[in-house]
Amino acid sequence: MESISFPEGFVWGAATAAFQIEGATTADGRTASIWDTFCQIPGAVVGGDTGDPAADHYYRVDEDVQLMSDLGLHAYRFSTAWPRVRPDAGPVNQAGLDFYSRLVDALLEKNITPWLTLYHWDLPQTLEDEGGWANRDTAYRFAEYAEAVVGALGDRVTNWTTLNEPWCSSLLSYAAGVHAPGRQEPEAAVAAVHHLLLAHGLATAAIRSQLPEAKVGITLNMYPIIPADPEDPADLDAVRRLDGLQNRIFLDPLFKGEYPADIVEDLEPYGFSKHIRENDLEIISTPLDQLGVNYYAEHFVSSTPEAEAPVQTNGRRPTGSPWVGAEHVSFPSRGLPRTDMDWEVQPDGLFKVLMRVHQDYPGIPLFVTENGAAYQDSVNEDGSIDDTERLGYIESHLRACHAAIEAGVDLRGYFAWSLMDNFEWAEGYAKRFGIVHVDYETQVRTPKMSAMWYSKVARGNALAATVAP
Ligand code: IFM
Repeated sequence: MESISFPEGFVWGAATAAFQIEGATTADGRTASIWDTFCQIPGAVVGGDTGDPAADHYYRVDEDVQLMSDLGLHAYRFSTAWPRVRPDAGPVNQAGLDFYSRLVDALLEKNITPWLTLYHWDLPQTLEDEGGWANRDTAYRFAEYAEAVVGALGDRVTNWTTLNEPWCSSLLSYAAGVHAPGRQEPEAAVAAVHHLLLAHGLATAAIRSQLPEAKVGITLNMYPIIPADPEDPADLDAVRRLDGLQNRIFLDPLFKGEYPADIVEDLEPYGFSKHIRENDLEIISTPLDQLGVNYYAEHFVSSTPEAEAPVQTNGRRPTGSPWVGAEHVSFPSRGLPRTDMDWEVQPDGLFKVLMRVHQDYPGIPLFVTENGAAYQDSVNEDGSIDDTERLGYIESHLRACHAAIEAGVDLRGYFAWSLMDNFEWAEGYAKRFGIVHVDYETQVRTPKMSAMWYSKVARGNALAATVAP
């Protein structure tokens, strides 16, 4: 493979999220989020893992920022925790804001650009008790929370992301019940889709009213949807439905000011359109400065349901499907290599999603705000970790980014997921995505081989030539 250089000013970063790394879930006035509650449900999270102490980042901010600086990162994407900033969704908690203020100062001192996400899934439990994202009121509470964070950090933070992956916080959380709050109610899930988008629009306005020069965006997890049989009309319809639920239901209202008509029709039995009020789409489609793309894999889909396999729950609670109205769709194997998450490795899919946004929703600058892979790392006797698979995964996806740039995509940066090993939601701590290893017994951080390599890439703004094995 030949060496390649990225455009001048390309942003090289790494990403994390509050609940996945902070720990300290009851410190300094923080109250429970839906994830704290969810972790208590037997079988909800592998191993009964919880968000405490996670990677203990709350107490190790300085060490972690030093680590980023040693790696030569340009930017750090993190999220603020709503239940720290407005515990119980009530009055502002200065101690919570102070934590993020210290983090931002430490980053700026090391010339690392803070890249702040307001919502990475930790809804205050109190709001869930009032209906959560199925309740329209939550969108207005989110705008108030955004206002508080902008008020405290807007003098130092320019890049703002409202939501991370609203697909997960709606369909995966309220229909499939795989994520907190663990509800399996398709009607609530489709309401959550709309209310999250409304929350995004209201928060965008709240950010801009205090900070007109802010760069505001949203992050979506996008997937190319590939039919198992491109000649089979039923498979093509499965593709249409899944593309609608995964990609278009978010992209169209954000960038075209309307929901895709076919999906509105598919979701009518679940009462989707009754949640859409006058002016909502205008609020949702407020022009953005940038779009975050999270990419991990493609969805290879068949319209034929999988044969009933004997149920082996291994102690996991039963969960449903996020594909409201298309629950019959299955995901057959096509023999591609897979990561420890059992996700296909398909770098070309990243090229496809970037090209798709470029062509169908033109004019919006893009950042890959997450990309990376979980693999089982083993620590060598000397403490080093040769995570060649992760390194290869990231390298192949960076080559896909470069190909997209060459094809005319306005891609301006890449954030590796994740800076460090962390709480991988329903999978607990067993799945490791970090380029930095965390020993959960001692909380010692060790950069893996991928981190050292990524550091060179960031410093050189280029990928060196590689010799194919
Ligand atoms: O860990 C998550 C992250 O919080 C959101 N995007 C996908 C990652 C891997 O599952």
